[in-house]
Amino acid sequence: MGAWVEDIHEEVVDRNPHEPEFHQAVGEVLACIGPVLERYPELVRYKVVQRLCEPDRQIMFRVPWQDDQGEFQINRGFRVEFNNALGPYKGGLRFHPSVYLGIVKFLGFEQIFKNSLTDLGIGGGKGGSDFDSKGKSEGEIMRFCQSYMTELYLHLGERTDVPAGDISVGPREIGYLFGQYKRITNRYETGVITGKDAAIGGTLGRVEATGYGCVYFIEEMLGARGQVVEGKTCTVSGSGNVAIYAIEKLQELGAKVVACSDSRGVIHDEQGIDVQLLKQIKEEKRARISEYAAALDRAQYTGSGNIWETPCDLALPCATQNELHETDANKLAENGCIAVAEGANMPTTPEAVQALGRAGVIFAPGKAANAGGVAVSALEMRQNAGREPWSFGAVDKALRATMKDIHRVCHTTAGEYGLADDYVYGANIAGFLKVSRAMVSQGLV
Ligand code: NDP
Ligand code: 2IT
Repeated sequence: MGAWVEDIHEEVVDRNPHEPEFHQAVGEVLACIGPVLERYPELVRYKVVQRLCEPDRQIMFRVPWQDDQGEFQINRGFRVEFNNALGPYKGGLRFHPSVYLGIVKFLGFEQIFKNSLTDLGIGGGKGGSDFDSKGKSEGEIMRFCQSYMTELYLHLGERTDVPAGDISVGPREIGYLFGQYKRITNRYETGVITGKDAAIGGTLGRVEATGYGCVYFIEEMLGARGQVVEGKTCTVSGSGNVAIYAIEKLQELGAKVVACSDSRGVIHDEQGIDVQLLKQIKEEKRARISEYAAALDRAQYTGSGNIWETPCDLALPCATQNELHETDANKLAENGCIAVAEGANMPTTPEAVQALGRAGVIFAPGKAANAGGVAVSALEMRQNAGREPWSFGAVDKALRATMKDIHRVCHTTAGEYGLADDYVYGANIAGFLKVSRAMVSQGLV
């Protein structure tokens, strides 16, 4: 079966040239599912794997907008509707200059298995643009979002495709996107996008969900080994939505987060990151992390630092793909780190994942550990469909239960395949099995 899987990977690389992140995401799943295909040979006959690797639909479009100087600007927009065997396409929108088709495909592919693990009836998709939000005015961001939605709305629907946020897309952008959708379609269709502000049908707890969920997953992981989060020293890369709420929950549970970062540098704060200050800088002022050290004497900012050199018990990469390399993994292990949990999507390179495994560091892959965000998005869809908002407590309780379930499913599935303790196998196999069964039952589509 190994050679068969390798052939498929080669075919994916040939059919999708110059998309290394997509090849990597596919490779990670393929490396895990050999034993499943041996157990269920009908999946081979139904060409489930080949069908999973070919998106249902890939949409690319021009996004024209006008900047504050009146100059015309052109960006490229994407939406990859990857697989809807389990429900409407669901996944975020990323605005970042590094976005191209290969990034959107890797994210969309990951999303299939992540969404499958949530067990909430959502398919996989992802979108975005190479638009750079940095330094743009409020008006520019709004005009960009409106132009982006002027094309994207053609492909959306609460039962068709439901986007949300990702890098540089939060409640502000989601609000502008929703407003334009409503204006063009004349439909107040709240279920068409998630991550909305509560005033326009968003759920309470979505902003916190990915970071909190990741920490709930860590609690389960440590709990299964007779350990607790309390008293642990942590490092969290990034300082955006996922990072902020991972830090908040870690500290609420009695851990201390001594470092966080952005694309320019690292903050060290031995007494533990002041989350209120971090929120003020990142959410209210939309400023850079260097301002944290400027505002707080006890903290240090290093422009060229590498956060993974900071000794810690728990490391949470929460910024972007391929940000934690093999040398970083070795350094973390050498410094006594016991667990790494991915808040971001695919932040750990395959070589680093292997190095962590060799060193006995517990590793939680993003498709399991960061599934809390999309899970709460699915709860937002449920609230929108029922026109019935939930309390923060109810959402948080459901998130906690979902993360516990995902942990249990990953853990037991890995065990069933003789790979106990390997969450990468557990997550990929469990996610793959559910979506495969749904595909087989729907025939050749
Ligand atoms: P934000 O835009 O809120 O924050 C992103 C953070 O990552 C910033 O600190 C940013 O620094 C840093 N970053 C972004 N791109 C790069 C890069 N190329 N190199 C170095 N640092 C970078 O995004 P989120 O917190 O929402 O997303 C973070 C990660 O979590 C992403 O991988 C995303 O796909 C994943 N994720 C997000 C979910 C969500 O609900 N938001 C759900 C599940 C996963 P700077 O400001 O300097 O660019
Ligand atoms: O990567 C992700 O899971 C997200 N960016 C969230 C997707 C969603 O639909 O909430």
